[in-house]
Amino acid sequence: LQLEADLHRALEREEFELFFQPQLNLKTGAIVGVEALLRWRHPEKGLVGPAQFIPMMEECGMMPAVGEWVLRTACAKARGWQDAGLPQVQIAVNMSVQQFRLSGIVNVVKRALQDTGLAPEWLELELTESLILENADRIIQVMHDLKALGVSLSLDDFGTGYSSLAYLQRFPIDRIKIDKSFIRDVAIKTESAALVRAIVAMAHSLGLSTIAEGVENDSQLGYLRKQFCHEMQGFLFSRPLPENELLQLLRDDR
Ligand code: G
Ligand code: G
Ligand code: MN
Ligand code: NA
Repeated sequence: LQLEADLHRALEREEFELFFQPQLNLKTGAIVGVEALLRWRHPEKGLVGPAQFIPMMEECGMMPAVGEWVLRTACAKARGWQDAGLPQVQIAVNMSVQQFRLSGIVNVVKRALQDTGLAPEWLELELTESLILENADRIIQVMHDLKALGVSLSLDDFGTGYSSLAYLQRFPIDRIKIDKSFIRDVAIKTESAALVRAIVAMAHSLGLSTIAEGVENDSQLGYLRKQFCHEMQGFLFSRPLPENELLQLLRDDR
């Protein structure tokens, strides 16, 4: 398959790169984190987004290798920004289910931190609900082992899967990322508003931090502030950016 062959070559030729989307504290407005998002700088097609190639990488078993590249690169970047004296931000890395299921995943994370010198409190791993629905006991153990390294764990796209908030109590998760499908209508549909209000309230009562994804306008932001949601990420503040543009934002934020 052409795409598969191209993807293998892309890893060898270092055609993958990371973009970064800022995450803001809603009280202070400061940039407190960034999410690393994978891009493919294709020699002919230009910049390709993950929707075009992650499904194929999952299928051909490449995700663990590419995921490890993402993890190590993200940690190295974050450490480099700290060394350059920029305001410190946590870096969030998306973990695929395949990658998380690897028996050696805890060591992969541990080595990425050791080799790059990034202190674990600056790394967050984003997991998905599909992950916590399978083989719960083993997954919970792996999560505890990762927490023991000092990294934090978040649950991505929250609300799109089947897990209830109460169920989350069993998992050592630090925060939830409220899916953008709920945020989209939060200022115009009472149902979305009620859902987001309930998610934020229950998350906080369980001791979980909250971040809203896909915030695109001020009325959404206003609603989230009113509910005391902790953080936001979305086009209203910034799209995912190449490293040089992110660094400019961080410098201006200082
Ligand atoms: O950046 P964009 O909004 O196009 O990302 C689309 C999807 O691809 C998102 O759901 C995101 O979680 C996923 N994605 C982006 N980068 C990575 C990555 O490094 N690893 C995994 N597993 N998924 C990623
Ligand atoms: O991992 P996750 O599925 O959360 O990836 C984030 C995705 O959401 C990326 O593809 C990113 O480009 C996209 N995204 C980030 N902010 C916004 C936004 O404000 N609106 C929309 N529609 N998409 C966004
Ligand atoms: Mn994500
Ligand atoms: Na998401």
